[in-house]
Amino acid sequence: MGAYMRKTILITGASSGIGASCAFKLAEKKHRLILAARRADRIQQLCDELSTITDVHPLIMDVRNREQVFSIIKALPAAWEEIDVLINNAGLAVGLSHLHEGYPDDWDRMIDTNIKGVLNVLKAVTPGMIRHKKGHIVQISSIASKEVYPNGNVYCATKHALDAITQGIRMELLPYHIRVTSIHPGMVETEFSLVRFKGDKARADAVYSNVEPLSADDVAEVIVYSIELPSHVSLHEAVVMPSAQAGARMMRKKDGSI
Ligand code: NDP
Ligand code: 8X3
Repeated sequence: MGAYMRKTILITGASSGIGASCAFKLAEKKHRLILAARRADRIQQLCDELSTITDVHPLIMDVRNREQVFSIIKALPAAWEEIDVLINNAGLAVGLSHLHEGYPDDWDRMIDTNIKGVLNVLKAVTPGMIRHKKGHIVQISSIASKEVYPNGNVYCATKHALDAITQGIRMELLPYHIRVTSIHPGMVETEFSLVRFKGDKARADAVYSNVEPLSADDVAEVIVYSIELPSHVSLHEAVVMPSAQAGARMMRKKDGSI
């Protein structure tokens, strides 16, 4: 058996939810982690905690800020510049309403983060992988890339677009031995709903109150599995749902009702 390969892994959106869970699980496996998000205090706290187990490097960046993303990733110290795995996870939904009642500023935030932000990070990181002729990109998509639901309009559109980007880069990066995985979670209890409802905690809590959603750890488990597969095996995509969920808007409640 070959020596265990410690990988250098960049996780966007590492300050909470699925990204933070990936950080904990990958740190346990001794991978070297570049942890990125906007909230510097959260990232610093995570780095302090994980630095007792593995090597970590903080990156404070807004994925929407193209120049910042390019310059920060270009300026990574030599020991961190060869990125083996990118987990493109930063993303959000803002608002839940009919399109004609929605706010264009909310649409911009979702499009700028979930599509253009992902593109910015891909453009910054992929050339290094191409140079080294190896790499793995894990795109965190959603069941919203497979289905649309009323009031999900622009969020669903961003995740559908992400899916097209993922399929395209999988073909483009094939000659360079770069694997591309897409993970499509259903309902996961994170800060996602708090962000979607703009800080309305009661409304966010209500989403998860009478159901059994996935935890961020459940999703991270599948992401880690995809990363740890032998290099000749690629998990192209995985739809990861709570057992109590049959579709984007079809949940079995704790009382048995659908
Ligand atoms: P969280 O809100 O808990 O985490 C979102 C993360 O994205 C945070 O770390 C946040 O960090 C980061 N982020 C948001 N905007 C930006 C930005 N402009 N620049 C940099 N980082 C940003 O939600 P989840 O963990 O649930 O979400 C992670 C991914 O999973 C998203 O892409 C989401 O669409 C997807 N998803 C979530 C599901 C769910 O039900 N929760 C289901 C399916 C998919 P910070 O604010 O510090 O910048
Ligand atoms: C988040 C899950 O169903 O709210 O991507 O779109 S959903």
